[in-house]
Amino acid sequence: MDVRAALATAPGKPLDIVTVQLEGPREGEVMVEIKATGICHTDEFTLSGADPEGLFPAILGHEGAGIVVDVGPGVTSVKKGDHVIPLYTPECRQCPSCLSRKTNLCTAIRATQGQGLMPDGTSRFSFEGKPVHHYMGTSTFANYTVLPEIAVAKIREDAPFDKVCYIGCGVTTGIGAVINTAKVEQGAKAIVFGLGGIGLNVLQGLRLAGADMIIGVDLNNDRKAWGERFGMTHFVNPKEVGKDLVPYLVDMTKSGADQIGGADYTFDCTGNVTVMRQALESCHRGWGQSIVIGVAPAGAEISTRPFQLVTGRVWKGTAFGGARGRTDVPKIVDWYMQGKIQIDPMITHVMPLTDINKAFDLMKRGESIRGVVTF
Ligand code: NAD
Ligand code: AHE
Ligand code: ZN
Repeated sequence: MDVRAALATAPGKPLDIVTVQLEGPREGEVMVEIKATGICHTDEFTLSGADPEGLFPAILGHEGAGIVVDVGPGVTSVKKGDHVIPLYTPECRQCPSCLSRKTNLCTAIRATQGQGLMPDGTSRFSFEGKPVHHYMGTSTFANYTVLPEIAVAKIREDAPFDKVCYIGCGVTTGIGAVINTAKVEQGAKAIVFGLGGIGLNVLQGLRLAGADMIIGVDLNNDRKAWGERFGMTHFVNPKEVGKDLVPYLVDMTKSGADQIGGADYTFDCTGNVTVMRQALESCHRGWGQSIVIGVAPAGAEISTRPFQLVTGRVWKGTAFGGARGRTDVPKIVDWYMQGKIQIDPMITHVMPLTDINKAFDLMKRGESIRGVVTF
């Protein structure tokens, strides 16, 4: 069938709005009509050419919501008409990783997903007779897409697509990093580096968890007001500190008889490896944990003095906030519908597919939190 899509043809080039062809779902697969999709910094990261797994041509997008319109043979967990959120981290509930209960990183289809293919090693998308790669197993920058059944979370039907699409990545990643990965406790002190579409959700996760001191760090002063809306108690712009950032942050967090300082938890939401080091070194000696959320470009590496780890700081990472998609995403949708978490104010721009390149420009200029395309 013909599908309207934003096609990524080459690194660094704007997306082309074209009609591509989509084959129907095969065994264990479902076709979803995408009603809305957010644009995450990771889409820009891949489009820029910085992603070692980046493939072209491809249909990007991994933050969608829509309706199942067709199912292939053997599909049992969803049916036509179900409302779903595509999952770039699937949950098969059968692979060693799912069964371990130690990780959300299901391995059932990761190899083919990274090659831009469906689990049978082929693509359902084509353009002018040539195959087009899938992206992160989701390809939500199209009004229809095909996914494995294990890569969709069924959600309630009264949830608005143009808001809950954000749960497909940003909301779950930010809140999940706090709750699932760091397991932040009440009264904690935390620092969040980068207050964009992910960082603001880390802030609201910290507020939910009952953290006391929540410091936000960003180069963009407009993010101060944004952070305050989601629970940030202090704002720091590294350009205005006038000395090294790490001792400045450690000073801010000093308390108690020993006056050692350092945060209980820090989160990198920038993808910048210098910031990742600052985030680790701003942690409290003995127990501080630093969670890497940001995705760094091909070839980038992190470093620190091993003494930072010897003295008890912990460096961790998280993908999709440690969430098990089919289990956790419907619950997060419920939290939104119950008013426990906010989404609406963070969706600053809504546009048709034809304007999707504007959403990338707004993000790069720091003018949007989340741009959403509705179909
Ligand atoms: P964004 O562009 O909306 O926000 C990034 C923020 O970081 C901006 O406010 C920017 O001003 C700030 N920033 C940039 N450099 C900085 C610096 N040196 N110091 C302080 N602040 C700085 O991006 P986003 O959508 O929030 O994504 C953030 C990162 O998280 C990206 O690297 C993205 O790829 C990654 N990500 C990871 C996961 C995961 O599962 N691990 C999921 C989603 C996004
Ligand atoms: N392909 C990149 C890494 C990209 C990456 O880390 N993706 C995150 C999700 S970012 C969502 O906005 C992720 O889920 N990683 C786990 C995985 O299995 O991909 C690279 O560096 O090769
Ligand atoms: Zn994302």
